[in-house]
Amino acid sequence: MPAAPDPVTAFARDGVTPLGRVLDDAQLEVARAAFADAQVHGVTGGYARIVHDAWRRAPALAALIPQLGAAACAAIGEPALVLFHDHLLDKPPGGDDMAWHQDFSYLPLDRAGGVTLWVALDDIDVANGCLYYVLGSHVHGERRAAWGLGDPDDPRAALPPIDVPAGEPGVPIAATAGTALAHHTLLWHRSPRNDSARPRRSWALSFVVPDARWSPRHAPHPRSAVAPRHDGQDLEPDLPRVTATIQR
Ligand SMILES: O=C(O)CCC(=O)C(=O)O
Repeated sequence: MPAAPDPVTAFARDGVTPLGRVLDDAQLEVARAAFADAQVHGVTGGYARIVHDAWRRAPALAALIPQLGAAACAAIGEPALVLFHDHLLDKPPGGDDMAWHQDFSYLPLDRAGGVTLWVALDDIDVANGCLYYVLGSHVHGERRAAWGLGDPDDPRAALPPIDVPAGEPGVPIAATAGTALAHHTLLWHRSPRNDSARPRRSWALSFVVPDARWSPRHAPHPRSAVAPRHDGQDLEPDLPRVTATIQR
């Protein structure tokens, strides 16, 4: 899908905006090579093989963050954001569908401000499991987490469910390699399994507003490698800070 002429308006209305190319050909090759090298850190689930905190493991990916962050800022009209976490997703042919969900359900933060920048590292379309959205659903606020609710006291369990009407597939948004989609952390989205023989690699980066604070009670920790945090704690100083204008 082509980039929206006015991404900020499209983001506010639909909760998602296609950004066009965010990595040029050379950067795409660098990202793919780093993706391959980082697989030793991955965990394999039914849905995908996932590498958490890829930027910490791959300097070549970390080097791309200022420019990706500038694209994220421009997409949502924020002057500055913080990369809270990122992950690489490898969905080989077959596997499970990823159900409707909101990314905020899985962020241990006190507010939903920010954006997921989802970067396609392959051409990703309906056949190999592109993202499907309920456009505009970000305005409905936080809903019940789609999975991972073990504790009956989990505050996310009391929320109303994501009630996509039965049979409603959502709007598929295909993305060619090196392009990105910016979606709101409350937008309802899903991605079906890869039904093709083609690779399907993506890099999802959670950029959050700089005044967000830790709220471990809100959601389980998305990362495996950091010590427990407490409510109200500042975002760690070593997380990448990005701005709409790239600082050199
Ligand atoms: O399928 C993908 O690449 C991204 C899936 C997704 O929605 C997520 O990681 O939250």
